[in-house]
Amino acid sequence: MDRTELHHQVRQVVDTTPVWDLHTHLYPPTFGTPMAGGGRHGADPRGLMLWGIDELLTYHYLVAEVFRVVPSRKLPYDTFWKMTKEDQADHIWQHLFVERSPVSEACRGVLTTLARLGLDPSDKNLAGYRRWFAEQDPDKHIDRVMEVSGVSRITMTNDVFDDNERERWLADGRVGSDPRFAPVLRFDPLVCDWPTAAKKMSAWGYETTEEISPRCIAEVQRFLGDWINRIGALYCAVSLPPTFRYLGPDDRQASSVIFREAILPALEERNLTMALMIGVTRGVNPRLTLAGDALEKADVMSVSRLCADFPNNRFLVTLLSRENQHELAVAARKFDNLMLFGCWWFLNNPSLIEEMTRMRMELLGLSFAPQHSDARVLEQIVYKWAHSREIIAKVLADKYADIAATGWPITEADMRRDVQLLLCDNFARFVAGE
Ligand code: HDL
Ligand code: ZN
Repeated sequence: MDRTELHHQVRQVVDTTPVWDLHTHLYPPTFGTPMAGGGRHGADPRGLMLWGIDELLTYHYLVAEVFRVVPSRKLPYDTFWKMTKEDQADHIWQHLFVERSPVSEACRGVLTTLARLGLDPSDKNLAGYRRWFAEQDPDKHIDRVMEVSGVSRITMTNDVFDDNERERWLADGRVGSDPRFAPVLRFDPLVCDWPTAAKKMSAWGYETTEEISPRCIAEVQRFLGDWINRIGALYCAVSLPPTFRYLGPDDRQASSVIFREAILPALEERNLTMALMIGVTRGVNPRLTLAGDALEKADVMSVSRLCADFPNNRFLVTLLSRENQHELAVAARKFDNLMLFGCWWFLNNPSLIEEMTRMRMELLGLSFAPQHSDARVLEQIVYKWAHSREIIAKVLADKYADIAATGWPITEADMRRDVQLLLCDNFARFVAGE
């Protein structure tokens, strides 16, 4: 089989293998949706299920980009934030799509999504797109979008310290029972802002105090157990700053004590995986709100120490800095309880996805999870997976070509087996503890 044929066949296999999207911020309509669409769900302004063209255009990636071309000295941040969602979308459409070519990955993504949903980007007709989305029933639209994206399951991010999210679970424990969505318990403040977390848990009826006593540890474990059970968590997750350090068994930092004495024993007891997402420096420009976060290099040795000190725990890890990626891949070679995943956030761009996937495949073979979408708006899984599949297929085909050149045979069955590992089974088996 010549190289072109090989690339074509690998691309076909990658494009048709369903993916379990292992980290997103997506929700089913049971969590409420600000745009009712044609369905039975009324509009809920604080709804968590974001979908439709105006949410796509006001994705915080595009907010950051539009302030680069219409700076806050011309359009003050507060003025922008006071605009309606539609007016914000009109502003972004005008300045990032109409008045200049939409070549950034986030802009291109909107076009890929429109095209693959059967709309015509060359129309450039925002009103027409709005009419189409408004006719969709959110529930049926989820099925359609998952089918177009080739996504078999969507993993959520359920932030127990977010009042809007927590109150919805307390109001109806079945809110997360949609089989298309897998719940994940997210609890950043527990590790990143212990005093605040202790106060909040105390107000929720747990005997937690800023002073970390054995009783307090037991109560944190009770809190985790209550919420893991309430939502049916597939795994637990935290996002950590670049300053995060785990220095070993004698480390008395609150974050390390809470990890060592509360979180990791609770997860080990329940055979649950801990996802660590490290490197975000929150709010470097707070006036951009969600779009105001940046990144710095993280300490990979802290990840290695956690993997070494807690051999019965499993760690699903992604780092935000490009400069950390080689160290993380080498750490994954040292610890079989470390599964690295995704090209996270500012790394989710074609040039970096290719660089990272090549390096990971050369160091780890097929024993990693190459991508997650991190989608916040439902239809983003269309473009995030379309763009990543193309790159994953290209890299894999090159690696097959390299071994085929030695005389090693590659069959379509081999390809399907390998791609199933990359897009689903590596993650599914790791979180199951297989
Ligand atoms: O903390 C996270 O899970 C990050 O993915 C943030 O949600 C970030 O705002 C994001 O959406 N990245 O894509
Ligand atoms: Zn995320």
